[in-house]
Amino acid sequence: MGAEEIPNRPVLLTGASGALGRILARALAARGWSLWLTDRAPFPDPVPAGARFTRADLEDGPMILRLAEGCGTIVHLGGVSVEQPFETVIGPNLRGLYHVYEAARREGARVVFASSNHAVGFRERAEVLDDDCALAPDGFYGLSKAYGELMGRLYRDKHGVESVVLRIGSCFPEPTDARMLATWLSAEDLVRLIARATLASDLGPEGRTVIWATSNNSRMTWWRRDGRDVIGWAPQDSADPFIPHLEDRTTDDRIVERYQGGAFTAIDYSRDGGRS
Ligand code: NAI
Ligand code: 15L
Repeated sequence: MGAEEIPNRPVLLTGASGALGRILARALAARGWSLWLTDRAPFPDPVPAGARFTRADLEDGPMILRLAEGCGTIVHLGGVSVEQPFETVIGPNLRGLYHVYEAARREGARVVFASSNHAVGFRERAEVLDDDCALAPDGFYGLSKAYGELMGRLYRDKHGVESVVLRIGSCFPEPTDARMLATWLSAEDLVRLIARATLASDLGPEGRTVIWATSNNSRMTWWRRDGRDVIGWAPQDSADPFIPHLEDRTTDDRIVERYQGGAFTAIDYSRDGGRS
């Protein structure tokens, strides 16, 4: 991808004040992108040149419609990002997501949706999944991501809204345990992924594509076919240099170690009498 490529319409970035939003705001503004940042929390950094920040709650539908006016892509990162009680998740992740898709529909904008590995968290690590696999959420958070993925399908089928669905593994500065040797996504690979998901001119006949968003990790044996060639993305980093340091960093919890979603699967787990 040429560094000079920029989207022809502004990009609305939700969840801009969060961990990944801050990385993307800085990196994409540095590429010369016109960014409209939003979050319900204040933006903790100086707003980069070429960007503006508006504080807003995703649950405020009219506000989200106003914020999206004239944008070409909504990179949707905002919402609850870890396992939480049902009542905490539904406002941002279900109602808020609906507002994002309504805004995309009105603007003719593409949605780049930050889904999560927790949409398939109860698939076993021994399984190999393709992009069209059956979803298996590992909690209310993962369920909200599965809902988001299906929302994208509905809006594609009914209204022609394009979506790039990113099933993000673990995007942190470094991998920190053995599971992340498989699931880790570097910040740089994330930035390149968001850039391609936004700039790709054609998402193919489906108008919707799903990407397993991890770096090039040799331990990632669970996720296989996806739409990376459709958008022209290939990860360049790898968790492999961390293998000697982290491969023994596992837990003694049989549920955590059995399923792809790791620790989220064990939260409030009560099947067969519990975890032990
Ligand atoms: P984060 O929790 O740091 O950021 C989420 C942001 O959403 C926060 O700044 C929060 O204030 C905002 N937000 C929450 N509810 C809101 C509402 N009602 N209205 C407006 N803003 C609201 O999360 P992070 O790590 O930056 O992740 C970004 C996205 O990527 C999330 O959707 C998360 O589920 C997804 N993801 C992240 C992964 C990771 O490893 N960081 C892995 C898989 C998915
Ligand atoms: C996620 O979906 C979360 O947003 C992030 O905080 C991590 O827990 C990540 O998944 C993971 O599975 O490592």
